Amino acid sequence: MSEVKTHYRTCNLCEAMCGLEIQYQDREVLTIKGDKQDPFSRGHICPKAVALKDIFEDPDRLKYPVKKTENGWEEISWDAAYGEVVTRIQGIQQEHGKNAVGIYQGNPNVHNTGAMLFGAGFVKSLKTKNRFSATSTDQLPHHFAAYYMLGHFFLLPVPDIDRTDFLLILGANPMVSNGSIMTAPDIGHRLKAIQERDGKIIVIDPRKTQTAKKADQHIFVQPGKDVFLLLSIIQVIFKEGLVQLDRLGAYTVGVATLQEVVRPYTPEKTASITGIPAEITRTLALDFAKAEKAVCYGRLGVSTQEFGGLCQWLVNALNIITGNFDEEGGAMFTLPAIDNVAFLAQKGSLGSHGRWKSRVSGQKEFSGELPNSVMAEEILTPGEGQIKAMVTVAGNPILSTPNGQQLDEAFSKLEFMLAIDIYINETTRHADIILPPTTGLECSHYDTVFHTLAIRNTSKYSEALFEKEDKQRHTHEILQELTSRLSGKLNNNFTPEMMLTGGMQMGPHAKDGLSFDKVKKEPHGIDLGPLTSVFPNRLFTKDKILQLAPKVFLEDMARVQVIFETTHKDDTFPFQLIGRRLLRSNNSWMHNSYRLVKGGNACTALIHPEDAATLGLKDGEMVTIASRVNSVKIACEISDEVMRGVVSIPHGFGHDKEGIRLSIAQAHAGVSINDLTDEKCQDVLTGNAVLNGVPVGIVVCD
Ligand SMILES: Nc1nc2c(c(=O)[nH]1)N[C@H]1C(S)=C(S)[C@@H](COP(=O)(O)OP(=O)(O)OC[C@H]3O[C@@H](n4cnc5c(=O)[nH]c(N)nc54)[C@H](O)[C@@H]3O)O[C@H]1N2
Ligand SMILES: Nc1nc2c(c(=O)[nH]1)N[C@H]1C(S)=C(S)[C@@H](COP(=O)(O)OP(=O)(O)OC[C@H]3O[C@@H](n4cnc5c(=O)[nH]c(N)nc54)[C@H](O)[C@@H]3O)O[C@H]1N2
Ligand code: SF4
Ligand SMILES: [Mo]
Repeated sequence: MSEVKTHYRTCNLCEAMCGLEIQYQDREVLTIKGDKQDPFSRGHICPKAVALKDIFEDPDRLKYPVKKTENGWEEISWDAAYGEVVTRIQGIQQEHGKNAVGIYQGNPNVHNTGAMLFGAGFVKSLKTKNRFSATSTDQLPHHFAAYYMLGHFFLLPVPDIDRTDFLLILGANPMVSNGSIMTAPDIGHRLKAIQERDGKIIVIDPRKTQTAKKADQHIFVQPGKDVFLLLSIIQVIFKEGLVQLDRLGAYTVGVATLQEVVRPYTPEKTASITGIPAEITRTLALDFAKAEKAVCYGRLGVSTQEFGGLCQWLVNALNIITGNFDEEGGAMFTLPAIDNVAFLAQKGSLGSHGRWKSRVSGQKEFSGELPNSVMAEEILTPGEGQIKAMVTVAGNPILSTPNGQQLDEAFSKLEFMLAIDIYINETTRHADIILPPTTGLECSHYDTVFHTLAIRNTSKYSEALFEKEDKQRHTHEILQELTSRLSGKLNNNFTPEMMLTGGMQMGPHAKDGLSFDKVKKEPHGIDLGPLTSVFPNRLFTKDKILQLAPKVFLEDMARVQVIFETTHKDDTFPFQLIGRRLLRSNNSWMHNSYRLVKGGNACTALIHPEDAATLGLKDGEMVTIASRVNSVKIACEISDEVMRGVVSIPHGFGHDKEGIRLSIAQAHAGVSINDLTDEKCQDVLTGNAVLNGVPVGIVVCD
């Protein structure tokens, strides 16, 4: 046995980028703790970080290629696997056209350096228009608003929470999620610091979440109705003459148009729709506008709902008209060492909308991708251009996208499927070949995405803790080999490190002496300072004009108008279903760590006590919850955390399917909320999935 050693790295499981201090001996992890010397995360970690050890050791995890045969899964060589994948994909494309192969890229791609640097080349080599990703079940409306308002789909505003006096949160629960499109490790202390400097935190959420409990005020809102609240807040600010664009005034257009749009939406008129009394909305608007530094931050709960696009537009608009955009303490933009916003712009990839449409229901592409909601129909509907083969890369859409059962059926009908994944799970069980890359502690890591979405400019590189086994392959190796074989081009065998070196040389901090070599020498990471104002230089619109009221949003207001003018009650599905993130889950794929799932069934339906009384329901009893597409049986948890009429179920469960290899997760199966969510329910404007505010009915099981 050799001596005990210490390794420092970034946790790549979620967006927080926490620094880890890992004690290890030979190939065994002894402890995983927070790295107190990481200037950004300051020693903070959550329970998931320790599970990196479990993933590394998990006997269920795949390490070498497997092929489905009559006798079950059989290990095959990398060369044979690559050969067969390319033959099958090319065969299907020759017979049925390029679009007969579809691709879905899941969430862990954005947490993986190899996937981020080499994924685009691989997708391109498939030459298909049927591209999907977790984006359209998540943050698509943020990209949509950025594209139309700022001219670049990846120029996403980040709330400057370390310097704000007033944080208004809609539909986010950072105390559990650890922040999203807001990389802010140690979020608990950062939120507390706002209050310690006499600032305020207000949370708008249909559930009194862990974040709402820490806030100065929590306001319940009817699921899916935030758009009315935002319109009213802005209406009050205009009415009271509190609009103040400051520096932005010189290059912002659309102020008068916005004023016209919001005019009818007084707090009095929207109160019955949002469930928020007019005085509360009015006070909120006045306090926000009068605060020295304020920021409105709307995340998953307002993105994955019926008016996701409009909500993200109005969140930006609110920050803009109060002088809190691109200003200290407001919504700001990073200047990262690897500037992927600038790289995309150089390539002309500022985003796109409607360049093509989906074959069956005519949904528009956004930045090269179609909405996930059409994936099943594109596979199931015969005709020219039908998807016959799918490639999934680090994705589990059968558990993570609406109407999972329909997608499950669709995947079972494919002629061929390749999964680049580390587990045989609900989705990858349909694959013919699975290519498993190295993961977690076996990989070097640089967060190309989350340094771009962080609340400070920071840079950090982590070496792999453990050398991979000879027979394993890294993500970048797999992607480059497949790209080369599919496109017939030479494999350059680039490494992520070569790309990072070049990327940093071209980045905005090179002039100050920052280089990849320098970053490599600082295992705790480098702090490059607080965010700075970047406009108008970093605007990508024509003439660098900030568009406050783009036409697409104005047109979509017609849908809002309909609800504003009519009252609608659904007797079949009187409840509204919303999601719930759990501290010990990471979407669908970390339930195979015993330390994360022990401690009882977490997959329950939260129901308000008065609703429970009306239904004659006791705590822990089983209920059947039904939506248009399906029904599930689940134990209820009576709780006044949720509003009346709202039911909350966590996502990522439902590990009871045949043929998966996740022994611990299978013993804690739960049900999938996405067997209830409806692929036909979507934000019509952006195509994003509606995961919150899905109409359901509840009956007590016999
Ligand atoms: N109802 C409801 N549904 C939701 C949500 C919700 O709030 N409510 N949230 C949505 C959101 S925000 C997201 S991002 C999506 C996520 O949706 P997906 O990305 O489809 O699902 P994940 O559960 O993240 O699945 C990750 C997959 O990657 C594999 N994997 C893990 N690590 C690696 C790796 O290093 N390399 C490779 N190649 N594979 C790896 C896992 O085995 C798993 O198959 O779910 C969405 N679905
Ligand atoms: N522990 C843990 N951390 C995670 C993940 C995980 O699965 N587990 N997933 C990661 C991923 S992929 C992402 S994208 C981020 C997401 O991070 P967050 O954006 O913080 O997402 P959630 O925690 O799902 O919080 C969404 C909130 O919206 C509320 N909500 C639902 N409907 C509505 C509505 O109509 N209006 C309003 N105002 N609120 C509503 C919900 O009650 C919930 O509290 O988390 C990341 N971090
Ligand atoms: S908060 Fe996120 S990055 Fe930090 S330790 Fe937990 S999973 Fe890892
Ligand atoms: Mo996500």
